Amino acid sequence: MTYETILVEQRDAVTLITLNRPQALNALNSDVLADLSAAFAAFDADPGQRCAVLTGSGEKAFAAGADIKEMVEKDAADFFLQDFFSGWQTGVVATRKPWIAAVQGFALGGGCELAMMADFIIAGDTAKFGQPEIKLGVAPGMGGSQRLTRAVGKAKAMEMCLTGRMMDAAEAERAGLVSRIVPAADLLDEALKTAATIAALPPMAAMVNKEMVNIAFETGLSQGILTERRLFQILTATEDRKEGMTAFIEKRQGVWKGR
Ligand code: CO8
Repeated sequence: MTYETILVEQRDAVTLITLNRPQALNALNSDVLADLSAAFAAFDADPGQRCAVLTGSGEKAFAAGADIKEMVEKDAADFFLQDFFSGWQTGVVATRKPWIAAVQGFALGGGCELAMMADFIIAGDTAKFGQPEIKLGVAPGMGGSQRLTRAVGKAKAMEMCLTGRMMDAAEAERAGLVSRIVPAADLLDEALKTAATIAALPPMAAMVNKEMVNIAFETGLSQGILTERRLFQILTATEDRKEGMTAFIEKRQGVWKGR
């Protein structure tokens, strides 16, 4: 499959997806959404692929937002009738296998929102996160007001959305927006290494762990704990569970079937 706006390569069981509009700081337009949706669907469907990394081309930006030039001429009816931005939920968030955002430079507006759709973010030390939509007379539309608030709490999310202030990598780590910071030069290697670690573990268990943590985001504690227990019980039926426990007792590495 060929793509216009992204690059996709497979490195063993890890899919590397690179946003590739450096001339527009990887701004996210409809073509990017279509390409990403197809790439994530292909990744999910390929039993040989177990974890993905999404990054931006160029050192300056992960993505500087939704493409303002694409949106400027649309009117409210266009946005409503096209259910604008809904495709990010179905095309990207719906990915069932784990994926990591490797963020260097600007992750602004839709770029910050896209990074937050990942299962976690590893940041280069040049990363800057922000929701500057208010400066355009709008507000986040791809989940940013919700995911940012859950990630960093009301005070910081409110300040960022109301002022457009950017958060640097160190602040983002302290606030819990990113899992860790690495030197920008090492970002891709570190993200790929982390993805390879995940890819080497039992894949169904990885999908279930992802689903469990996401449920903590969306339900109350009692419902979340019940759902966790049920998912755990389902996972005990897999061949990989038997293999994992047997391999531990036999002091050897597990060999995973993915079921
Ligand atoms: N959309 C389209 N093009 C962009 C975007 C973007 N979000 N960001 C940067 N570009 C383009 C620039 O227009 C420029 O193109 P050209 O060379 O053709 O003029 C090129 O990328 C390089 O950008 P700059 O020259 O601006 O680079 P600087 O280093 O001077 O500045 C910044 C970098 C600070 C990142 C700056 O580009 C910037 O502020 N970008 C916009 C950030 C932003 O506001 N993002 C939020 C976008 S809105 C959104 O994500 C969600 C909902 C919005 C709804 C809007 C309805 C109308």
